[in-house]
Amino acid sequence: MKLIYSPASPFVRKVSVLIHELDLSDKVALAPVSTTALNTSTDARAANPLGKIPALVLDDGPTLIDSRVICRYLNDLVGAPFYPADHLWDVLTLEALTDGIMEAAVSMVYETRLRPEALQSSEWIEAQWDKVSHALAALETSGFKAQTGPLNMAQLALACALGYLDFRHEARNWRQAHPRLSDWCKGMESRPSLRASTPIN
Ligand SMILES: N[C@@H](CCC(=O)N[C@@H](CS)C(=O)NCC(=O)O)C(=O)O
Repeated sequence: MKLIYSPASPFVRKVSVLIHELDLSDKVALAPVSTTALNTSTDARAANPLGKIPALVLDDGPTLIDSRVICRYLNDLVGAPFYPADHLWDVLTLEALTDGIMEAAVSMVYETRLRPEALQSSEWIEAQWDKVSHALAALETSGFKAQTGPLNMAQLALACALGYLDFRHEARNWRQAHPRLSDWCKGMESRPSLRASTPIN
């Protein structure tokens, strides 16, 4: 298998963390790309018409796109327990929430990095952060079942989303107002899979 990836992407990190957790590193070749919405890599476009990463090119099948699809595929490939049948909807809901945090946080970065300064909208950036803030507040008050219990994909994804906030939005200091979530995140960050995939530019 070949993973089209960039080490800065939180969506890619979900997949990298799962590959590590499942001990699949030997079976997945890494193909780095540099891609943005305004400058799409040809390799990313060849793998995914949307030009987005991650994409997983299978040896004997179609190319899989979208971190949620890829993670579920890898989990099922080895019969792992990270999408447990008895808590599937809780896990998928929390994973969807964490992907939403990533989407809002990534689009804030695109707004400031990709758009000419005169066209940037601080109101729009704050609206994106507002989504993140509401999600963090809900997580801090333990509103999501899948956050606790045996390790699942949503917990890994949440650690990746929070790590991205540290990486790209450090000045927002999300940890200060969310001490319980911050402690939870610190516990996750000690996992070798997360330590091995700390985002870099
Ligand atoms: N829903 C997708 C989102 C993937 C995504 O937005 N990836 C970003 C990198 S963080 C990307 O490829 N951006 C390039 C673009 O928007 O064209 C997933 O979960 O994989």
